[in-house]
Amino acid sequence: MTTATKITYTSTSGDLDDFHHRFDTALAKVRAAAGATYPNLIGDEPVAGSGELLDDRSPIDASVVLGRFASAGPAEVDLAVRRAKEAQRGWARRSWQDRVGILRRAARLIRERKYDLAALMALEVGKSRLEAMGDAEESADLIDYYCGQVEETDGFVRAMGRITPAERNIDVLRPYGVFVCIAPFNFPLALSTGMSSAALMAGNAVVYKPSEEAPWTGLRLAEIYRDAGLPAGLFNFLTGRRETIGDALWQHPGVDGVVFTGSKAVGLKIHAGISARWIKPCLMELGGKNAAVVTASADLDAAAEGVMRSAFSLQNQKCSATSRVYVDRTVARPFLDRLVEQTRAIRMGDPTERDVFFGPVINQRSVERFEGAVAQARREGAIALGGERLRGGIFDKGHFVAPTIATLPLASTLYREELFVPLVAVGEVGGLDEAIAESNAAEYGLTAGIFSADRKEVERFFDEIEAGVCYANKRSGATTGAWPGAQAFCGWKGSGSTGKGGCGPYYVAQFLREQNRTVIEV
Ligand code: UN1
Repeated sequence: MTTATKITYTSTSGDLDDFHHRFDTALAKVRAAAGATYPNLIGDEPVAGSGELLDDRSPIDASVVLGRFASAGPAEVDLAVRRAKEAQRGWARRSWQDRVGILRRAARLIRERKYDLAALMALEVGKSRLEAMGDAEESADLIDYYCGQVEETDGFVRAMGRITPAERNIDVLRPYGVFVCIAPFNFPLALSTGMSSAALMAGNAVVYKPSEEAPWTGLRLAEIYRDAGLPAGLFNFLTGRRETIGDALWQHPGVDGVVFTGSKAVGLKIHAGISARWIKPCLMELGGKNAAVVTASADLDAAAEGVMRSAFSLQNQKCSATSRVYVDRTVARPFLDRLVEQTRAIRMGDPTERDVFFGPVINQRSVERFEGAVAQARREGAIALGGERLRGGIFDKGHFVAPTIATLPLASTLYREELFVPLVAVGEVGGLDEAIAESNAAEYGLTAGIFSADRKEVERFFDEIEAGVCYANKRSGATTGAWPGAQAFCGWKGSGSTGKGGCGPYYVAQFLREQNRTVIEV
């Protein structure tokens, strides 16, 4: 395999010598650049923050400071919103072809820089090499896919019917203005790029806040847009503590909409709070508690591998991760044995190293959440594998916990609450009906998977499951691995806000509002 092969989240390690060689070179470059101090970027001008600098530490080794980032406060938020507003007017007047041209250049730059970006993400958030490269590749594909949506619709302009012969009617979609874009740590490039590029392509300006855990990757995105020729002021980069600027960002009266990926609790707060004067668009992807269902007819090897991959890639810190399994009682024992066996074989360690699959969780709070969930699992059921913090060598430097499988009674709250730590709950059910009912009992509805050899069962699952991203028999990841243009990523219920997802065909239009134009010919 050469680097011409595109790495996605479903790639498995094979003959990737050239990939690893380039990755090593990039990693050394990123390591050598660590430790610098970075300002905010507002209208392309460096702006110091008002608070104490934020240390960007690697979860692999918490003593490593990758960079120190300015801490923005309300004054910087205000400046960024004003700059964005000024810049947006000119941007909206440019042709959509101009905007698409600049954004396609950004996609090309991401591909050119993908090794540096992947190496940085591996260090900054603890991704394995393949996961990190998947994130970089997805980012470039997201931009291209969204550009296609503008091209196919001729910039979202369409002729309408007439009710009198004298009139000419046109429907156009027009930008809202300034979008605040708040990104999470887990896909620090892909989610930041997906949300912001769609907003920009639609003619909006963006005030962007990366996760506190991944500001350096966020800065790289700002540089990519700048180098692609995006005019100053359209993408403003603000780093800061959630407590200081999280609310100030979306509460600013100059903000016209929010695009957010993160927790349901924060999403609900923004959604409830932002529409004080009128209802503003709120595009949100809010996590999941994704179930995999294993029926009596399932290929149990495929099911175990699919669950293992989706439960433990990126240490379960994906909104799409499988965090609960409902297995038919008649096959529960052999399924569990295979899942334990597959999980035992996982290579754990420093994820920047070749062929390591499983790295650290993002921070100490995640370790504590893991420990709390394990204690609850021990009280309510049993731990079939894992359950402890990893110790010794590299593990003592970062936030490492073991991939954990718990068998639990169906009433446990561990089947309902999103944890974002590597613990998968396995429960026995009497058949497909019970599996679907249990799956749907959670407030979330993002992804779901089934393993079954029976086509009728699969159809019934698709028809009845309350989730936006559904898979059947996906061995490379029971519930994970969505890709732009292949799997729309739409959260139902508590997992989203608009009923249309990123990676899907209706995404860009959501950053636009409709204007109808009727002209009476004189
Ligand atoms: C997320 O975890 O927030 O389908 C979204 C997948 C990834 C998910 C990204 N594209 O597994």
